Amino acid sequence: MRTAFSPHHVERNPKTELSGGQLVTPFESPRRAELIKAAIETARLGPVLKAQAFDLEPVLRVHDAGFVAFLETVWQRWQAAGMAGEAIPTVFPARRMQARPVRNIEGQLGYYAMAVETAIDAGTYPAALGAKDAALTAAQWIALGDRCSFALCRPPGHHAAFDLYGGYCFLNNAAIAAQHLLDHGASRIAVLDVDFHHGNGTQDIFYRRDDVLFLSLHGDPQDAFPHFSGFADETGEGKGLGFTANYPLPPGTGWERWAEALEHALARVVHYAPDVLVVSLGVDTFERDPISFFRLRHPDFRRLGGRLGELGTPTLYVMEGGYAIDDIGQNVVAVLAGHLDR
Ligand code: 7XA
Ligand code: ZN
Repeated sequence: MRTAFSPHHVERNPKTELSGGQLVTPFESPRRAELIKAAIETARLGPVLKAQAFDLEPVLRVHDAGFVAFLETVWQRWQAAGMAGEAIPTVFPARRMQARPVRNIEGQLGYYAMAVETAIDAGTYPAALGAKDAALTAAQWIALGDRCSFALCRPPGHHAAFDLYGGYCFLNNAAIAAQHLLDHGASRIAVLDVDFHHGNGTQDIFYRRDDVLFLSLHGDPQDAFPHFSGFADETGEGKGLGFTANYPLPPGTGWERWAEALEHALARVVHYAPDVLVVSLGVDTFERDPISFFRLRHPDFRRLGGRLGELGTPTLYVMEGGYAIDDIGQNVVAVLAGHLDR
């Protein structure tokens, strides 16, 4: 199994995250990706290769051009406006206000943000471009015949919607890869999101479509970020009706209950018979994750990979969240090794 990785991820290294009413050191750190890379190399799962550089064309297949231009220029414009710290929105187009991308940079931040924890620094855009390169490179390998590949993306992507960033995400790596596969021969893709958090961005991008089946297992939005997306009655719209499935789960969910939801989701995948399965792989479902509330244990990640490998569908794994830094490498390796064992 080949892994695609972009060294540009280190360029995103913000100093602040608004968490619990305090500015803390961000949970989503450069060390995460380095530890995962080292664990894959130690486990000899296959080569970790530098991602090929792609232009913006595949990005613009799923994201708004104004949004991408905003991401490209926000840091320079924030600095030019004389702001001393990292770029963080302070005002939002809330209910009954005008949702317009006004010219002022603070207004634009609020327009394009879905949450405030995610500070933007000088290296955010180059890192986000590198992450999409990793996703596209690993997708290309699948299009060329690999049965399984891993996009070691950082920053993650599944909260990034058509024209929204937040939840540590800027460009939706999994959605960009899924669209790229559709544009290069696939006719049906299933995206299975096993990150602890609902993949609101991926859902948003494909909500009205029937060529992408989106399924997500996650913390119940009544209790978990992103709070306003991921309810069980969100099932798609128009011709996409029935092509989104959400499995919100309560605090304390362990393997047994989680695996039950997984089996429901996998039955949907098997029935859909996709050409490629894209897995939004977050390991923040882990029992010791500092910002989540599921109770998956290390051996459960191997079981998950094994179950996905059993499907026999070409599978692209795309890295999303996971913040239990001492365990992150082993948990990711467990999923991938479990898959390759089948
Ligand atoms: O999958 N998404 C994440 O792992 C990031 C979630 C950000 C949560 C911030 C809550 N204050
Ligand atoms: Zn997550």
